Formats: sequence, structure tokens, C-alpha cells
Amino acid sequence: MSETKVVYSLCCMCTGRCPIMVEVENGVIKHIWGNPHVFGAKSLCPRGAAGVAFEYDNERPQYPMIRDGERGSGRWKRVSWEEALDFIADKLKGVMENHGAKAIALSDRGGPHTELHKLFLRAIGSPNYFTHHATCSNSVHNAHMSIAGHARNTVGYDYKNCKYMVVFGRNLLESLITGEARNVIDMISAGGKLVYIDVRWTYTASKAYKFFMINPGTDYALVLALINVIVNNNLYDVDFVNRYVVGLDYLRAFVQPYTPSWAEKETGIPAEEIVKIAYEASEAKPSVIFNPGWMTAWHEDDFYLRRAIYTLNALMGSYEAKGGIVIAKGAGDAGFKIKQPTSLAPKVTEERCDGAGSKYPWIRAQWGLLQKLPEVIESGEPYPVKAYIAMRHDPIASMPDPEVWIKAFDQLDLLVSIDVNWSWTSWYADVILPESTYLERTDNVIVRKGLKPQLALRQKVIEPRFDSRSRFQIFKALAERLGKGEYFPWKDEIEMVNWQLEGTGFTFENFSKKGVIDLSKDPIWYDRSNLKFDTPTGKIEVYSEFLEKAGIPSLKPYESPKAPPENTLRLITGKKALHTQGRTTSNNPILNELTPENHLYIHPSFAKRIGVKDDDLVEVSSNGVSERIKVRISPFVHPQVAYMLHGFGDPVPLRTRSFGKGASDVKLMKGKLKVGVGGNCPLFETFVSIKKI
Ligand SMILES: Nc1nc2c(c(=O)[nH]1)N[C@H]1C(S)=C(S)[C@@H](COP(=O)(O)OP(=O)(O)OC[C@H]3O[C@@H](n4cnc5c(=O)[nH]c(N)nc54)[C@H](O)[C@@H]3O)O[C@H]1N2
Ligand SMILES: Nc1nc2c(c(=O)[nH]1)N[C@H]1C(S)=C(S)[C@@H](COP(=O)(O)OP(=O)(O)OC[C@H]3O[C@@H](n4cnc5c(=O)[nH]c(N)nc54)[C@H](O)[C@@H]3O)O[C@H]1N2
Ligand code: SF4
Ligand SMILES: [Mo]
Repeated sequence: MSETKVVYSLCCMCTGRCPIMVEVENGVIKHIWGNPHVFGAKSLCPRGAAGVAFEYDNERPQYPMIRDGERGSGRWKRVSWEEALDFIADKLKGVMENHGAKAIALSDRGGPHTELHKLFLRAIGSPNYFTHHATCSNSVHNAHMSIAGHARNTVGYDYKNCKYMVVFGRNLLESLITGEARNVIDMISAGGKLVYIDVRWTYTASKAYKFFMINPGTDYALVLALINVIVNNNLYDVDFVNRYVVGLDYLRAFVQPYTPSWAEKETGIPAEEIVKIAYEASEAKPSVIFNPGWMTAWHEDDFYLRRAIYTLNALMGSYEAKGGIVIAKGAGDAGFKIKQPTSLAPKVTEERCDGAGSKYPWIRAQWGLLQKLPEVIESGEPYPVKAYIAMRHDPIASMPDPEVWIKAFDQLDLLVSIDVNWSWTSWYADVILPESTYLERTDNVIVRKGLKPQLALRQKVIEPRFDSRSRFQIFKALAERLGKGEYFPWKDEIEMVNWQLEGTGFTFENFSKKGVIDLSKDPIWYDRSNLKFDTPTGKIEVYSEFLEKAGIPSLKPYESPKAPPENTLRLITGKKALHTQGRTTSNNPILNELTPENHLYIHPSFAKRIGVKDDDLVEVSSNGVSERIKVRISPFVHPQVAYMLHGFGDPVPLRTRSFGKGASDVKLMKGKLKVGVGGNCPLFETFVSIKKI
């Protein structure tokens, strides 16, 4: 008799962690749906649904391997888990004896499923934990930290009740997270107005009430002009600003030169439209969101743009307002305490190798500056780093300058890649550890923060198909081998989950009914007359004494972005709904069939100049690097930019579907392994020349 069941869990086909409902028949996954108890419907983004194709694809590492040839030669020997873990532990012991634990670095994607990696690093005593945010949200996180005292993701958006939202290059409906995209559509259906700013047309633009194609890298001019109109015409929320904003006079004086007609020349957006946005937003306040996006522009000065966008939200009084920016409520707000594994080990106080939090005091250590790691490895300054664990992270594919990474890796005593796919980094690793997929493992309990906080759990749906292990098993085994087993006191994942839930009245079993546990029946709002921001003044610091002391202006005078040198275009990249980042989905059997390669989108005026038509093959070059790619000609990209999807030009032959298809953006972004003011790599400061082949 056939046995069917439904298991609730969390997706991991991107960073969104959407709640899912998995249909299983006789131990085989048949379909992955959205969790209807959370979404009110079963639909899911295409990548989430393609999790079935990922699970049953054999083109992934199937057992632990140790390198058996030159780095990058693709020669490996299969080993048992015991051998692989012993090998790693021996190397780590050697590194610790010679250089101390701080010579061991680990990077991952950040987020709440990193507890066990961080616990491992704390247990052995290394401060060198990095996230992937140097090429994701670093400047937004650090900007919000500096202005409101919290990370970007400790505030959310009350989209459903929002009446007016201005979005800066955050492609909400393509670079999507299922629940967020749904909420944005609900907002528009309910009559909320979306104003979308980008350098190219996107699906999000297609749903917008107004779309403006802005001159690349000039968003800061637009924001300064909006502030100018708002403060000069008293369009701001006076009560909120008087109560919570530090630096209104500074702001008022600062923005005086930045008039709408000045901004029109910079941005290409008509002055009267800028004035209209300011007035329309003000009418809708406080149910207004100026959405700073995730990284949009990736320009060196991005940090100031983000601070200025958050300033607009403060002026609208939209913090903790219905339809505005809401402070995300956690378990504590609902009267629950969830124990976190990292709390078992003391924080490491030793200085980090990248200068985050020390040389760069405004850049928080919790995300780090991964772009500094190759330099540290090469130079041994401020101290040697000799071992590196890339955990659910592919730095070579997701950061600029692959050759710099590869060269630095040659200086390491140990490079470990823990992945579910063949990543570019794993191709150079000494040891590859295949993690059990997200459908084959249970992770730690997470809190889904928001107005109504919930607990959620990624849990094992089927047995691992290959000789893989979960992150729990891997880090516990390594800690034990290094004499730190006491920090991983649980027998297995379920015991850990139950430990996390101790005192709440819930257990592992409570997730079986609908996948999540509601911690609050009603939305939790803080008292708007008594808000507390985690800054030195407890207020929103438009003027920040802390930054000024560190030599960073609170707002920087505007400088026009560099114009592309003659016959070049600014290279920009992004995502589409069918793919995730660099290596998570490009080889996925279904998604690869739908989008097997990327194209270079250019404006007809430039196409005419270089004599190309749709689908012609061109050579794109920057800084001595060239890639080949087909062109698409579109009037919907700004005449000064060339756009391509991120994550193609796969160099790993074992990924037969994606190998060699399309062009690699990270190769072209040569020389961008730098520290922008907010800690981001300035990826979009890349200019390319293009010629027909
Ligand atoms: N030029 C350019 N660079 C970019 C971007 C861009 O648009 N343009 N986008 C940037 C952004 S926003 C981000 S967030 C970063 C992302 O950069 P990364 O975090 O490196 O993103 P991915 O390539 O998706 O995932 C990294 C690795 O995690 C592996 N993985 C997936 N699921 C699991 C799992 O369950 N367990 C384990 N152990 N491994 C897993 C994947 O196979 C992949 O090899 O890239 C950034 N880099
Ligand atoms: N389908 C899909 N969804 C995803 C992901 C994925 O890989 N695939 N990744 C997830 C992750 S980790 C992240 S961080 C988010 C990222 O979400 P987004 O930040 O929305 O991601 P991108 O697609 O990189 O979008 C960047 C946008 O900035 C625009 N842009 C470039 N230069 C400028 C400029 O000067 N001004 C303005 N206003 N716009 C500019 C680009 O044209 C592009 O549309 O997406 C998440 N969701
Ligand atoms: S947005 Fe899509 S791929 Fe990302 S977690 Fe949600 S369902 Fe999965
Ligand atoms: Mo990201």
C-alpha cells in the first residue's frame, strides 16, 4: 500500500527561508508547495518548486573527498567521513598550535541558520567569522546600524497597509522572496502606490504606479532633493521628528544646495516629478515606505545613500507606524525565550583580522569584511590566517577577482568547502564535505521576526540520498575532535531543538501540525510615544557623533558618479525569478533548461554604434579580462549601462548543464575586491567595452 505524507519545513533554494509543505510518497518527494498555513495559498516561487529537481539530481558531491592532485585539477579521492574529519581536525590542530585559533576563518551566508558554525568558531576561540554580506547587504546593514542602531533586517515593512512606497532598485517581484512579493502585490491591489526607481525596466517596474529610469549611480541626488523639498516645505511629521530625530538643523542646512532642478540634471528625473513624490509621500504619511533595498547600486559611497533613505523614513514618521517601517518583534516581545546554541560559548574578544569594528569602527564585526581575507592570507597581516572553511558559501563565484582568491588559497594549510553542489570554491578545496540537503536535514529553530513572531523549523523530509551529513553532525564531530565537545552537548538535532525550546511549553512535535508555531495571536506594536533606538542617543541619528569621530561624515556632499569612459558602458548585474545567485541553481535540471545562459542587455543606441543585433556574440572586456556573451537589445535599459544576470560562465566541468554557458560577471568586475564606505564591494564601478566577434 502506498504511503503518502506531508512534511512542513523551510526552503533553502535561496536565502529567503520560505515555509514550505512537502508531499512525500513512499519516501519520494513528489511536490514542494508553499505552506498554506503561513501564506494562505500553496503557490511558491519557481526556484522553491524546483527543489524536487535539485534533490534528485546526481550532479553534486556524494561523499567526502580529499584533493588528490594540484588545486583546480579536479582530482579527488573518496574518503570516509572519519578520514575526512580526522584530516581536517589534524590540520586545524596544527594551525592552532603554530598560529592560534584566530588563524582559522569561516564564512557563510549569514542569517539565523548559522548558529552552529558560529558556536564552533567560538568554541575553538576564533573571532574570524564572515558572512557573504560584503557582496550583499553590508552597506545597508551598517547604514541602518549607524542611524537607528539595528541591522537592516531587524526592521520589516508593513507592505499590506502601506499607501505609498518608493523603491530604489530593489526588484521585489523578480529578486523575490515569496511572502514579501505577495505582500507587495496585496499592497498594490489595495490601492497602495509604488514608485519604482531603476536603471532598467523590470517586472517590479511593470506593476509600478510610476517608474523612473534614473541615471546610474545618482540615487543619492534624488534622495537629497526629496529631503530638500520635505524640510523646506514642512512636509515632515513634526511630532515624530521632534521626539526621535537628532540633527534636523544639520540636515536642513546640508540639503539646501540640492534642489529638485539641480537633481533633475543629475538623475534625469524631472524636477516637478521629484516635488510630486515628496508631496504625495507626505500626504500618505506615516503609512509610507522609502525602501532602501538591499544593495541597489553597489557604489563606493552607497553608505550615505542608505543613511539618506532611512532619513526619509524618519521624516515621514514611518518607523513603527501602520503601513510603514516596523521594528521586527522577536520571541522576547511575545514573552518567550528561545535558547540559542551560540550562547553556550563565550564571545571571542580577540581582534578580527579584517579590521571590522576596529580599524573600521562603523563596520560591524557581525558581518565582517570578507573582501579583506585574500589580502590577509597573502600578507600575514595583521596576523596569519592559515585555514578557511567556506560553509554554504562560494566566495570565488560571489565576490570579484576570482584569480585573487585562487592565488590566496595557495597560501593556506587548509581549505574546506561544505556544500550541496559543486561550487567554484570547492573546485580548489583540500576537502569537500557534502552537506545533507535542506530536505534531508534538521537545522536549529529560528524565530520568524515580525509583527506576529513565529517559530519555524527546517526539518528532515527524507533520508539523505548520498553519504552526506548535516551541519549539526559536521560541526559537532569537528568540535569533539578538537577537544571542545562540551559545547555541542546534544545527541542529535531533535535534542538540540528541544533544548532551544525548553521553558516555552513547546517541543519538536509542535512543528508537525503546521510547520510554524505562532507566538502571538495579535500584531505586537511598540508604543510610538516611547520608542527606543539602539544608538548612543537612543534616537535616530541623522547627525551621528560616533561617525564624525570616526572620520566619516554623517552625510557626504554629493559627487557625480564617474561617467563611463568613451565607448564603454557601466556593467550592472541582477537576478531573475528563475535563478539564485551564483551556484545554488544554475545547474538545476529544470531551471537550467528554462534559462541556460545569460545575455548582455544594451540600449539600441549603443548597439547601433558597435554594429550588433540581437543574439550576436560579443566580447565584453574590462581591465584586461574578456568574456563572451550574446547580446539582447532593449530600449528598457539605460543607454549608459550593460546589464547581465549574475552567476553564469560556470568553470566547473562536473556541472555539465551550466558548464561554460554565458559570461561570468565576477571575472569582469576585476579590481573590485575593495572596501566601500559601508563595507560593500563597489561592484557597479565597472566599465566594459564591447565588440562584435
Ligand atoms: N557580480 C555579482 N556578484 C554578486 C551578486 C550579483 O548580483 N552580482 N549577488 C550577490 C548577492 S546579493 C549575494 S547574497 C551573494 C551570494 O553569494 P553566495 O552566498 O556564495 O550564494 P550562492 O551561490 O547561492 O550559494 C553559495 C553556495 O551555497 C551552496 N548551498 C546552497 N544550499 C546549501 C545548503 O543547504 N548547504 C550547504 N552547505 N551549501 C548550500 C550553493 O551550492 C553554493 O555553492 O552573491 C553576491 N555576488
Ligand atoms: N529570484 C531570485 N530572488 C532572490 C535572489 C536570487 O538570487 N534570485 N537573491 C536574494 C538575495 S540574497 C538578495 S540580496 C535579493 C536582492 O534583491 P535586489 O537588490 O532586488 O537584487 P538585484 O536583482 O541584484 O537588483 C538590483 C537592481 O538594482 C538595479 N540598479 C543597478 N544600478 C542602479 C542604480 O544606480 N540605481 C538604481 N535605482 N537601481 C540600480 C539593477 O538594475 C537591478 O534591478 O534578492 C533575493 N531574492
Ligand atoms: S523565495 Fe523561493 S527559493 Fe527563496 S526561500 Fe522562498 S521559495 Fe525558496
Ligand atoms: Mo544577497
